[in-house]
Amino acid sequence: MAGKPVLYYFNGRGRMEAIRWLLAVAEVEFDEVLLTTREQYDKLLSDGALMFQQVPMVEIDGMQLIQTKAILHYIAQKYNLHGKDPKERVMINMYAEGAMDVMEMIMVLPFITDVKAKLDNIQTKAKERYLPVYEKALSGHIYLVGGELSLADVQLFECTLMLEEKFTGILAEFPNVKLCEKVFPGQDDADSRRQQVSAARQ
Ligand SMILES: N[C@@H](CCC(=O)N[C@@H](CS)C(=O)NCC(=O)O)C(=O)O
Repeated sequence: MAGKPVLYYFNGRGRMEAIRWLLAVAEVEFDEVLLTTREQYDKLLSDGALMFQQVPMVEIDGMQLIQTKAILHYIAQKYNLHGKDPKERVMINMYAEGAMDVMEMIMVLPFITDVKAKLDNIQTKAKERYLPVYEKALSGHIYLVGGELSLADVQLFECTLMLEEKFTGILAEFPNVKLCEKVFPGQDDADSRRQQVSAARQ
């Protein structure tokens, strides 16, 4: 039997967090190598493990996978979280990408100067552009696509956690989206994770 996947990333949520969540939802145990020194990173580079000299990198099934979305799609497909056919898959990817767009806006906050203006912009876009889409899609449904849990739900869930950290109560106007948090597996874990969040872990 293949060993556990090994996740290589910095000591932060960043681009790896969606992968961690997806594996957790798929009930796949994994190990992590948190890169804290330049030497660790250089070693991966000299070993040829990082195709584009970037992380996240995930060792799984005898491969060294890079590029967040490629990794997410591989895991989603492998664990039946990527729809039953191409039409479901493309819808899953569309919803997942929308959530990723919001998360990427939040992820870059530590690297910009006018944080207040950007936060206002993110909040407006979340409330007017993104959350209404998910609210409508989840009207009368527990899951976004095909009546089954998928990558789209996992990424929306992570996105709601990130939004609530920045904008307390933002989901009040979006009860269906809020409900998706409740039905999500591992909610206890989510609560404890939420409490652990610090500004250093963007
Ligand atoms: N498109 C890539 C982007 C990866 C990326 O930008 N990784 C950053 C860390 S979050 C990195 O390794 N930066 C180092 C570099 O580019 O030299 C993905 O989604 O995996």
